[in-house]
Amino acid sequence: MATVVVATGNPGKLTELKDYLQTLDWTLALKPQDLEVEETGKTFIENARMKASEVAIATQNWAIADDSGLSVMALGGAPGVYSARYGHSDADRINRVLRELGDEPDRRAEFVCAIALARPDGTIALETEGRCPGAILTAGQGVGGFGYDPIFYVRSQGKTFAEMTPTEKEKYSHRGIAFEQLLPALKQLEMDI
Ligand code: ITT
Repeated sequence: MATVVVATGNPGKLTELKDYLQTLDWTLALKPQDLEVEETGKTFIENARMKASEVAIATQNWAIADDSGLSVMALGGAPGVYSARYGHSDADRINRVLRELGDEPDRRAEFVCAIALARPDGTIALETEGRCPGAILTAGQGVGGFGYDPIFYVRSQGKTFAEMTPTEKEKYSHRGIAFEQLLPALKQLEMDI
């Protein structure tokens, strides 16, 4: 059974990634804590590739990485790839988005999640991107999830990501959509190696 290192230092993401990956026959390992990958890419997919490749090479194992973030239309796509660096805490980051958006009537936004799987030599075996459209509320609602979840409202469900159960978020979120696309190929790969 092959080992795949889950290349993230974000505990919220880690919980979700483990949920998606546990249906597979891979042995999951955590990224060494002191291994930091600088995210210099201009796109989510570039950063996901970078994280997966560097962690795979450093650990000599398969590695899977997620680069994700929130893109707000009226803010020209910000915070985008800077989502994790938009403030010092989740509360700071949420407040900054709300402050910058002010009373702007156009609240459209989307969450994007790029996933890349690298082989032990750092080459990319699989990659994909999932998107979830939504709207930014004027104040947070709900206590589930992580990051920007309380202010991200999904119209088709009538609730924010933070008000969804983990199963609901798994179904509708950018990460859930990315994994739905990736799982058949991951299953195939698992049988081939
Ligand atoms: P790793 O790079 O170690 O995986 P990170 O937190 O730095 O962790 P990113 O660079 O991909 O990860 O930043 C993504 C940020 O976008 C994350 O810190 C959250 O603030 C936000 N984000 C991503 N997915 C989210 C989700 O499902 N719900 C809420 N916020 C999310």
